[in-house]
Amino acid sequence: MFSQEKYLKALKYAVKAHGEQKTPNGEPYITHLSSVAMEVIHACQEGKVEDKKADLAITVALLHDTIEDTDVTYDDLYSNFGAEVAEGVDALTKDKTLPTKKEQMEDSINKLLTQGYEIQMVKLADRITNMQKPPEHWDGEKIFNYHKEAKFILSCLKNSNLHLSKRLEEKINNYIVYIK
Ligand SMILES: [Mn+2]
Repeated sequence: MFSQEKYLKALKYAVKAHGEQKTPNGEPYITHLSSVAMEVIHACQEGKVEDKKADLAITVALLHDTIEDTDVTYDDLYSNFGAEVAEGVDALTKDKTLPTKKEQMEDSINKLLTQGYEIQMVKLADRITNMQKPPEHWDGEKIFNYHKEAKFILSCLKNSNLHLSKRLEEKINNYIVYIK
């Protein structure tokens, strides 16, 4: 059984950190975070992930965008949630000092490959959640690159969880309809 206490601690922390931030569809940001957490929870059950690792994966899912998109730092996460959570979220964070999106993604994947499967899973869950109808303002090139990037993420992290790999593969196949 997962820890409700840990779930609520991470949920409340993430809600506070993201504040008024919205998803690209204009919904409160927690909509994205709780959707990623839902994918992770289901995958932990399907994959029979042990409770301690599942709690870590779920906590990291709820906090995965804090360093990248809010004022929260690695040190803040370290002092509130410990080293494993801080390291996990850091691995899921793009290094914006790198010049291109491609390099930022590759750097994050390399960091993720040094982490346990329970952390790598969160990246698959994040992309599953994001593989929806592209926003109106995206051009054909951006949509093509997003699809290509999703295939790259799957190829690198597919061993982390069979259920999520299948889910993402389906999403990637369905996304083809948006490529012009
Ligand atoms: Mn995300």
